Amino acid sequence: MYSTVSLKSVLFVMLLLGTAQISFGQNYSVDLTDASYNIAYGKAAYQSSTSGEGYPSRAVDGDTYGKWSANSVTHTAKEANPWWEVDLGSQHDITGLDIHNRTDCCQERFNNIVVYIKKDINDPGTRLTANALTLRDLQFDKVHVKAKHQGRYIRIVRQSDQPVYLSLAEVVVYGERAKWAEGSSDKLSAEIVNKADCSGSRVFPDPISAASYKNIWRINVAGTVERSTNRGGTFHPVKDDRSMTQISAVNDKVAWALKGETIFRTLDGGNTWTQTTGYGTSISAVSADVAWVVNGNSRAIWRTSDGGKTWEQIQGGAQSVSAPFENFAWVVNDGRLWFTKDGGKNWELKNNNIKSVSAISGAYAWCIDNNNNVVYTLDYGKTWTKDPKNQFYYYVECTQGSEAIAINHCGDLVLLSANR
Ligand SMILES: [Ca+2]
Repeated sequence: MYSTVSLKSVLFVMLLLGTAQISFGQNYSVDLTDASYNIAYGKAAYQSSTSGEGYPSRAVDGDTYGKWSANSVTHTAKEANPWWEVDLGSQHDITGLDIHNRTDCCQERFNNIVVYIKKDINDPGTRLTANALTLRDLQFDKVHVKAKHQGRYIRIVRQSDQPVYLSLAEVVVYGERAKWAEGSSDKLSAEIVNKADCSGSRVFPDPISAASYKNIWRINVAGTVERSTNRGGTFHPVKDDRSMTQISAVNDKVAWALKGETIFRTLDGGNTWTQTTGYGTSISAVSADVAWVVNGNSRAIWRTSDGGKTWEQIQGGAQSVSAPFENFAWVVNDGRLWFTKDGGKNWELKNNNIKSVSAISGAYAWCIDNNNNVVYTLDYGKTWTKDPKNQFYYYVECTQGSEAIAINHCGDLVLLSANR
């Protein structure tokens, strides 16, 4: 497994790489299928395409052997910018990775390689290699890339405008599961992304809505609508804030909001709000056209599919709603959590002890229970995991499947990540 690189070649590469820190060599004296050592082992892997049964999982099977015939090397189709990616399953503090090349031929395919560490699936990522790793002519077996980054996904890209292949024998990743804040546990990592002063008693009616991991809308304590595009680190008021009381965002442009029981919608990031014809006490936006609304007094559930011009009453009753899709909705009624996947024709009871719910699909839902603890499901409500630390949270909002943003007893914005 030793690489046969000349000193001259190494110096050449270091010049090319600038600040990128890589090195070659070193054998393993440990078991690469030990997940406490190799955090990528057995994790879900993906790639831009697959050819010749060169599945992405072959780069996380714990076997660094590089000969194609041994069925442990990945292979994409010939395409521009082929990539490979591993999902570590939760946020990790990553300290480095070893990339093992195919060895029976084709080592020149490992050139113009760039490594990214990504916080979430849509994050463009932090580029680890300052310059493209240009290793043509080096005929190496293994390269080590140093890191000091937190993330969940590692993506390896072969940069090329022309169609090319990407093959990897193994990607060994070093690091440990992120231990963020005091409230973190084995089940749940917690990171305070925006600290409040934690003084006095605060009331948060329903103040945040996450359109994505990075894109968060909220109503601040003064009643102003604000937006953040950096995971809640900083917020800026929208132009036309209207002192809304609840907000449900679709993306950075589209959001629906309540002012009292009146429903408004914006299509331009809060520069202008237009009143719709509906009324309610809990709203959940699906798109610019589709939203679900609940009237907590009558328990009536309504849905619009035309941007709020007309509303159709849905069978059932609820006090609050979170609807990820036009026909999918989770609702809370008298402390019970129900789910429909057919527009309200049928409802399934999912939990008996829930105060509020936020969901981005049928599978993933995050809730506040009646003791103000966070509970979540990642499997359609079959099993629930409760925050083992029993932290007090006012509110939780799902940002992507296994992650959510919450408001704790101090009013801090806390990023929660379910560890798997
Ligand atoms: Ca392998």
